[in-house]
Amino acid sequence: MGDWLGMPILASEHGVRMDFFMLTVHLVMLSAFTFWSTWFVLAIFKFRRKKNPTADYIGIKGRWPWIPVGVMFLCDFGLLFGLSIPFWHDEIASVPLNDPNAVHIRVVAQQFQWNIHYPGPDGVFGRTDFALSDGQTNFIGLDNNDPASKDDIVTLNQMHLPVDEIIIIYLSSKDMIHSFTLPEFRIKQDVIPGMRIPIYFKPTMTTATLRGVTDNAERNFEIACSQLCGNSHYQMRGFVTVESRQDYDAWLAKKLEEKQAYEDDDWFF
Ligand SMILES: [Cu+2]
Repeated sequence: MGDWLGMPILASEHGVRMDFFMLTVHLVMLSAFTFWSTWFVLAIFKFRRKKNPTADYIGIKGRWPWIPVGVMFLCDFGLLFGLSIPFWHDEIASVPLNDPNAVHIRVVAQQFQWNIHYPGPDGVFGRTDFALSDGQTNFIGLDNNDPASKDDIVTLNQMHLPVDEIIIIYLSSKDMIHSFTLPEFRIKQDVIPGMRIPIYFKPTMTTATLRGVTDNAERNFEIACSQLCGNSHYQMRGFVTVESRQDYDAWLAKKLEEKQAYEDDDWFF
């Protein structure tokens, strides 16, 4: 259905509902637009000067105008209470924070990049402190003295996700308002400094499938920033790789190995 509106390829579970919602809103708007435009043209003809030489201050007689107004009201009522509020309840207000099988990831936005923080095998995010952030190798200010930090992985603009699993992302910002957007997963959420905002979704398509469907071997799911956040806003572009659980685990293990090798490097001259 999303095809009618030129929506991006759909790659998440809740996106089906989102696309249905978008389509319904557009159909209601289209019928209202058609009705009012037709009425406008008819009114121009019906109330032309030739037929109405003197102004009439009484206006329309009869009750029929209440019918379109009533229909419009019912449509709005239906959209709000039938679709919008239940959708909000299920997707925004019911993040399954305690789901033992969910994958937890932090995303820390900053001008002009997405820092992606994985808790590592222990499942606990290491302590972070803004004062430790150095803008060179430790963007999120991870406290390396915290035992929980030892196995944490932080990547720059590269997010990997296992397919068909619940992903919970905690969004925060180091500087200003950004907007975390994953078009194919139908995710868009403002990232507000001082707040930690959880969102969740379930990706249903791997990057390999996306490449097959689009017949483009270089195609990726992307992270965009949808809030104009400065002169290099356009550079806030990240990439999402959706893969099997096995490949995801292998990627995490490789990243951890790289991190340990990096820490063994001699940084003193
Ligand atoms: Cu931004």
